[in-house]
Amino acid sequence: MDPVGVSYLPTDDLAFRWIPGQSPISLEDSVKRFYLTLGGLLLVGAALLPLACSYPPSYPPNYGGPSTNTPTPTATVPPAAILSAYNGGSGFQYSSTGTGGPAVTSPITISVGQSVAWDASNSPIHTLYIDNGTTCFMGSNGGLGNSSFPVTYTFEATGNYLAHCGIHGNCNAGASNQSCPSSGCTGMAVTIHVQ
Ligand SMILES: [Cu+2]
Repeated sequence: MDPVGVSYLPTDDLAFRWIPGQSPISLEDSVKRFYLTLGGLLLVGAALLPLACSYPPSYPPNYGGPSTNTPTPTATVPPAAILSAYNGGSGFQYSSTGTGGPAVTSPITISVGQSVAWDASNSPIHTLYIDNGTTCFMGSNGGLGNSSFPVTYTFEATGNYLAHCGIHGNCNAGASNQSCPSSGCTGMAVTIHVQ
């Protein structure tokens, strides 16, 4: 008996690992238990690892996670030509080089699917008509043409198209600038050849 009453202190490895309410185990069993527990925890961790890596869940697809299908911005195809209202002193014409001219030379040749734009310098008086000789695509026969600029028109079929101004087109010998389809325009007009 220890004189200071600490005789319960362990004197061997069995007592050293004694926990009240449990049976004492040997040092060897204790080590085994430690490694078994450690191994078990590692197995559980390994099993949970894929879950952690796949969080957030893959369903619904990419919900809340990094997007793998980033939308591709629609490519903006510039017009094949941009036509301005140009007044060279002898009346208005279209120019493809800005309001300073010179007047554009017909025809403008573009490919199917390309577009031509009329910029804001056409606003609002140079009302626009576009036809292919038989069908009017912008404006209407005897009615007002488009008066909102800038405006872009995409040509979806091959052919020759006429674009003209409802005031300065000088079409049909100046008799009817607001005709659509039109012909014989010698003023503010341009032929667009779509190939
Ligand atoms: Cu005009």
